[in-house]
Amino acid sequence: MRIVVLTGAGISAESGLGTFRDEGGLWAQHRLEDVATPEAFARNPALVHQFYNARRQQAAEAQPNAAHKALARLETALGDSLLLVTQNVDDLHEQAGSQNVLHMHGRLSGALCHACGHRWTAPLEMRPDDTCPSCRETATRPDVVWFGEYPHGLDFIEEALSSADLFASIGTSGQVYPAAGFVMQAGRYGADTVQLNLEPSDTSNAFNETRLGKASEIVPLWVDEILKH
Ligand code: BV8
Repeated sequence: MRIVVLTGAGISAESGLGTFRDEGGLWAQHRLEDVATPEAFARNPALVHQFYNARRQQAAEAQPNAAHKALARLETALGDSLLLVTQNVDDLHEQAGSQNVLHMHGRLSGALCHACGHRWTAPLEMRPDDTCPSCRETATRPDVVWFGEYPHGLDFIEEALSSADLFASIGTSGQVYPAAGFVMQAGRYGADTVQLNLEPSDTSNAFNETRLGKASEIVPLWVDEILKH
């Protein structure tokens, strides 16, 4: 059984990390145009670093929940028949034991030099006048994918979707592309598709099945069912 799982901010909600679009979510406190685009960073790097420093601090204090742990169990059982793709930039999947996680929107723990392309582990606090450890330019940024930037691993994900028996989407509102389009691709390739979310998403009608509830409750039950096959 080949499975592709896509996770979004909803899987980390019960670990205390803000989602984007729930009331009080991250975007409610900031307009995404002001903190999650290359233009925003060029305009006000201090504000953008502040936004990511706060999230890096929050993520450092968060613990994985039963949903993250269930997906780690699924990886132990399925090995490379499972591809876990996350839109999340936190490392809760890794902390729960998942070893092969594709962060299509990058990672809070990563820093990138936009002058020379060097990547290194981000300090907890990043500032506009930090210099790149490799080329010494003051050109450091969070290694995350902003709006208008190309997500990572799209060819690899498409390849996995084309040979998947099952596509499962967990904790995402289905509003951000190309991630939100994976369910349509999977369906076209003949995979079964299931959505596990707190509430219906923008792409609910594209799924064969939707299970509503909290990830920490419905994801372990779903994994147990899969492992019984
Ligand atoms: C791209 C990383 C070119 C940084 C993020 C017009 C103009 C320009 C672009 C576009 C356009 N129209 C569409 C686009 C593309 C654009 C886009 O989709 N915009 C949207 C707003 C319309 N996308 C892009 O720009 C992407 N790049 O297109 O490049 C290209 C062209 C062709 C082919 C390929 C590429 C880049 C998008 C990546 C942006 N970076 N984040 C950071 O984290 O700060 S996006 C950000 O939102 C997150 O990464 C996350 O992935 C994403 C989606 O959020 P969700 O994870 O879904 O979270 P959300 O809060 O929305 O939903 C949470 C869900 O969980 C809810 O449904 C809730 O009910 C549920 N939930 C809550 N609690 C629980 C729960 N479920 C279970 N249990 C619970 N306890």
